[in-house]
Amino acid sequence: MKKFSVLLAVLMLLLLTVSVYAQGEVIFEMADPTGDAKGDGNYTHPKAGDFGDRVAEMLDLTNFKVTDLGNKVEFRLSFALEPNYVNPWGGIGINFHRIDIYLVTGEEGGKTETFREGAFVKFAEPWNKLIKVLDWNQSKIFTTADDPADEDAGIEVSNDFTVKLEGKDIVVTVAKSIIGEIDGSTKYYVLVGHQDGFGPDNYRSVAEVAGEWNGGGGDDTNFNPNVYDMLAETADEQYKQLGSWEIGKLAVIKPVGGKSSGTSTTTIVVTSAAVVAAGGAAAYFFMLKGKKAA
Ligand SMILES: [Ca+2]
Ligand SMILES: [Ca+2]
Ligand SMILES: [Ca+2]
Repeated sequence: MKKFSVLLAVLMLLLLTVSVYAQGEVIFEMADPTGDAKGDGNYTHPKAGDFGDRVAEMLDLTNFKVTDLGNKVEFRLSFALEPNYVNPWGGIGINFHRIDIYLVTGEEGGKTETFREGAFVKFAEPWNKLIKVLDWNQSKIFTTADDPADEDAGIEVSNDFTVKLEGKDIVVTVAKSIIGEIDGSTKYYVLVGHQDGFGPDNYRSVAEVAGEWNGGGGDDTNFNPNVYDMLAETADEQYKQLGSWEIGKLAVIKPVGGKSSGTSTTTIVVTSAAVVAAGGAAAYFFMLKGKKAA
């Protein structure tokens, strides 16, 4: 009877470990303040009726989570309101969102300029890989080795690179064969702008005064960022960074992450594995004992 209960306990722990693995290991997670989808604090949204009256919430990033799914990595971006709350032009339901996830892996050959001109920011630390997200399955993945002038550069959406809508989340899943291994040392720049198929790098421009099809509160030059929300600890930190431009000089923004924190799931897996190992040893011991007694 004792043998049986020990084996049962081992099996249950094994199941627990397997289910934790199935959910994936959270590599990085960070909340973003709500109500800050206004660039440097003063940006206003384009005025055309197509955008509805809650686009500031639709573009308001609230959380960013990176999960290791075994042979894939999931990037989950949550918003204050469903990204397809208003969605006049079909597509996959993210008509207004233009998102860039730049990864800082520390590899050789990183760049501090954006892949193509459009967001109009510069990076404090060089990036290595870019997940460019927009609607109509036009999302792509680039590395610094890609040629920005080549229209066909980058990896297109496929079974190994998907962009989907789940409630208030935009979920990007990429095979590790494409994106590589991502760990706690990876840093991120997450930029959210308005999408414009004809805009620079598909960003919608932010000018001094908002119009039907352009945002306001910026400048008529291409030196102010076309970024409305950015993953940062506080709204003020974002406003300060996105506001750090002047004519002739782009705003410089800082990455987040890279502290190897937020991996509590790892601890559970490791602990479970250790308990399973100990349980297995105990079960083996009991079985040996049983044999001797027989
Ligand atoms: Ca936000
Ligand atoms: Ca501008
Ligand atoms: Ca923000």
